[in-house]
Amino acid sequence: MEPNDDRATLLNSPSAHPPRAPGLDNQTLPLFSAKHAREDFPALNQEVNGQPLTYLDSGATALKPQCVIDAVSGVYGRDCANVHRGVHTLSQRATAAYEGTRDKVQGFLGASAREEILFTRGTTEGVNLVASSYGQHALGEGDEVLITALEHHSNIVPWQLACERAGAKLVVAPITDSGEVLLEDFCAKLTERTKVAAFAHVSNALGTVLPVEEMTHAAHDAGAVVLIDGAQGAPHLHVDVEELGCDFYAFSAHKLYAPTGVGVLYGRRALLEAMPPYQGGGDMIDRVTFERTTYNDLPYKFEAGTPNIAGVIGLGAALDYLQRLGPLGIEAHERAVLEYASDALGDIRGLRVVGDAPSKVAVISFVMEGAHPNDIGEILDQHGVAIRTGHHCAQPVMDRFSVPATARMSLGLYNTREDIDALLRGLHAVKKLFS
Ligand code: 7TS
Repeated sequence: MEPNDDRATLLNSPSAHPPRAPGLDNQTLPLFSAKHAREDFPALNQEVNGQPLTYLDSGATALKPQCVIDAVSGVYGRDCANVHRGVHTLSQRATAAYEGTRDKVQGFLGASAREEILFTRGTTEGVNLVASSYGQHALGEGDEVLITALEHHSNIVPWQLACERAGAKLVVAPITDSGEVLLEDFCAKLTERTKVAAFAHVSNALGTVLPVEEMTHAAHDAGAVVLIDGAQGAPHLHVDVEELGCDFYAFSAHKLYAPTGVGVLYGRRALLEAMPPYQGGGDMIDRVTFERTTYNDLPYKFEAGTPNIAGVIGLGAALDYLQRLGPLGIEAHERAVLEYASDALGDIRGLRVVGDAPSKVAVISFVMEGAHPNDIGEILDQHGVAIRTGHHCAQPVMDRFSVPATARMSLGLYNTREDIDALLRGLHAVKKLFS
């Protein structure tokens, strides 16, 4: 295979995927071609500041393939109706597509029941739901919630609020100089008072993959329930909640090539059943009187009000699309592009990568001598290259590495080595200007 060939090889690529069916060896799996897949993303077909767009900001939000755009426009242009409410044909069609997505998500996450799949507004709402509802159910004075120093604000602040309400304490497992969470450091913070452990699958600021399966086992041994923030995990890694053993797994559709305003919270059925409702309103009730209300069954108990119907149906289209392309091939391709980018950025004098954990996906954060990350972002934009700069909603991570901000490139399935070459050209322009 030529070094610049973007058809990812599946051979010799270590993968988090379970063994495939007997008789189906690596050779028979279709190769994934990013170059072909790019044609599915109309937003890539444009110039920015006179240059072809190089989109390296999928960690913030991924671009959408045409099939997702078509699914959303199909809802508004044809099957425009509310769900779970109408006997008429449009409502039945909308309900079937909406509930069909729940089945697809169940398959995507390997959950054992569709009732364990809740639709939310995004990862943020998923974490808030658990912190609020499970917090109310299980957290008391003197209890502890364990997170890590790598978390996005969405997996910090809801727990601070829950701890304040309950009189519980937020405990933080540290990270190393390379941006890793070591299992022994995490375990050292577990006590018999730890009621919840909540941690990212993948750090959005550094790209570190956390040892989530081992962390989950350790937390369970200590008697805690486990929430995994999968916002950056689900778009890049195989997820099987039964294999991971976690109690909750939250992700955002928009980072998975689907619309904004939709997310998924997986929750173990017994826990969801024991938890009080998060919000009150239509659809989440069984019977309402002024004296007393009884609640609907799972998953509807946690889905108050009209949901983002078109968004959920768009998520269904995105999951079908990913299935067609082949998640294994995408994973191998992204790994190859990340390696190419790591090597290339490592060769630029005056550029320092922040976070060099041995296990990373899709993200490289960096700083450059003499140039503020915002300047880097602006100059790159002049070259048509989109990256994110700032604290990435992970200020404690910035504090840990004593930087106010970083520049961050993040990958999606459509990125190629040519995108990294465009980034390098832009970074050389930054160097020229600031050195
Ligand atoms: N958790 C992680 C690890 C994230 O990366 C994000 C969003 C969230 C939670 C919140 O997701 P939301 O969809 O509910 O907003 N991260 C980023 C990012 O890195 N750049 O923009 C958003």
